[in-house]
Amino acid sequence: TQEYKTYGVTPPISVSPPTEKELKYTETLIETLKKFGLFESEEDARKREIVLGKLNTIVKDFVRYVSLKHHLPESVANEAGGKIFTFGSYRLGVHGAGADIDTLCVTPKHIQREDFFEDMYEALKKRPEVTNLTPVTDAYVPVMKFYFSGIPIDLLFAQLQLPSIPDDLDLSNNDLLKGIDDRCIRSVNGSRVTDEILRLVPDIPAFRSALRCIKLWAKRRAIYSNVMGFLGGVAWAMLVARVCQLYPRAAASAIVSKFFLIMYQWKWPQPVLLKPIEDGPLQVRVWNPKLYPSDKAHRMPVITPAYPSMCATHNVTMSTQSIMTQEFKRATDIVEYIMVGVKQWPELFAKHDFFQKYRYYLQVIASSNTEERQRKWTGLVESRLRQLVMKLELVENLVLAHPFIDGFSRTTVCLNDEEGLNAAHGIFPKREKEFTEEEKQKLIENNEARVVYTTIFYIGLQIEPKAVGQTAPRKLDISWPTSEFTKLVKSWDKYDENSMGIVVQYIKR
Ligand code: 3AT
Ligand code: MN
Ligand code: MN
Repeated sequence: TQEYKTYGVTPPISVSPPTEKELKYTETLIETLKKFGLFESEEDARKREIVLGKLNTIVKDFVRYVSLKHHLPESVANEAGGKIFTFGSYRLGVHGAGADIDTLCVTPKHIQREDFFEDMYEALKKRPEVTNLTPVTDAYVPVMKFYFSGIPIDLLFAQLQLPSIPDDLDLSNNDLLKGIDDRCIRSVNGSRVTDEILRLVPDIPAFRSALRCIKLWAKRRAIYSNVMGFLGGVAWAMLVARVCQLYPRAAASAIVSKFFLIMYQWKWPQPVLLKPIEDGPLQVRVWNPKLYPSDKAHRMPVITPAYPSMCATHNVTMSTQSIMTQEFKRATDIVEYIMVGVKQWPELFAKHDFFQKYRYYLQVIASSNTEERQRKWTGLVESRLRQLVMKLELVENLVLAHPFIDGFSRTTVCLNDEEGLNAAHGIFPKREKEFTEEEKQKLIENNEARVVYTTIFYIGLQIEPKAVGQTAPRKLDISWPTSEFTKLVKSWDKYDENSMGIVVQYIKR
């Protein structure tokens, strides 16, 4: 018998090679994924490589330029190096046609974050290929967003405590994290986690196909969103990677079918780990439910494999866990039929029925008067929506509160205060004909109209069924959760009551 390397924290469940049938269903799966437009053309793939090559050169030029600006000798400046790394879906090899490239710019210790947002910004701005250049300096993970030859790029920054960055630098060494600030650690971590996932998976092509399938499924079923309390891209990748470890020789179709069953039966809150949690050289918190009560509260912990390990699923609530479990069950049943030829893959990817599923919904409407303000205000409201969900979960007779993953945005031309107020409550003026851009500008200039920006989020409410013999409908009292939520979002330090609105209301399907 052959010996197999153990990937992960337990031995594999099966090391059998794929059967004929599993290979056949892997082929039909990939055909289906292609029909859903999940693969880019070879030409587009080459274009991405060219763009990355150019970005790498821009980074090196930037490092050299700043080195000289800081009066370092020319010889040192020439040797300072600089390198880009990729992470996210592109690095994993599971990106779709229009996806961004998540990129990290690594520089030596004498380059500062300010240099990045000034000189790198200027260098990019000068390039004819670059459009929509947007620096986001005050985020948890600061980032420069732009398009390069039409490809969306997220560029992060990390300065290491090294005098130069050689081309063969490997970010896996934990000691590289010593002495760098938290934002740099977070920036480097995206890349370290993706690299580690790829290292911990036995068969990368099978992993990629299975992950593409799971990502498509999660998006179609509306359970792909970290902010809303479901799972994001990294968490889905780690779950698929774990199943790959358990079936190191399986074909993608078999991994997908095992995936749903294993996840449905998983004994949460037992964590999903790709390797034992490591200790390291920093004074930072590593996920540990025995030590930290907040970690113990994680319902479906999925732990990142790179030091310092963190939980990628800390947003999951009782409701979102229950919804994902139902989806694992549904998928388990469908794939069982697919694997015996009774059903076809497209059925697995059938669109969610969120807007038909419940009788009652909550509508959360964020509104304001400028595009820029609306983006920030909506971001804040979205990031607090889970707090509302968790408070709703405590309401008597409410079984679960199901947040939809996307908000719905619109801009409305309002001709008077009444129309403005109505729009902020989700009631939009009905007009024979929408205003043209020109008419709109004229109305605004003459003070005859203003624009109201609204974004509506929906939460489906599943109510306890009536007891036997009971005739009166169940009563729901949601006044406490909604008033607490409104108070919470209004306590934001940038909240302005004159220009921002928040409305939470009950609606029937
Ligand atoms: P796409 O194919 O781009 O849709 P992806 O997995 O690449 O899928 P993103 O580009 O959104 O997803 O994110 C890539 C990584 O960047 C995932 C995570 O490590 C990090 N990341 C994304 N959004 C945030 C955020 N708001 N805060 C911190 N890290 C983030
Ligand atoms: Mn991405
Ligand atoms: Mn991104």
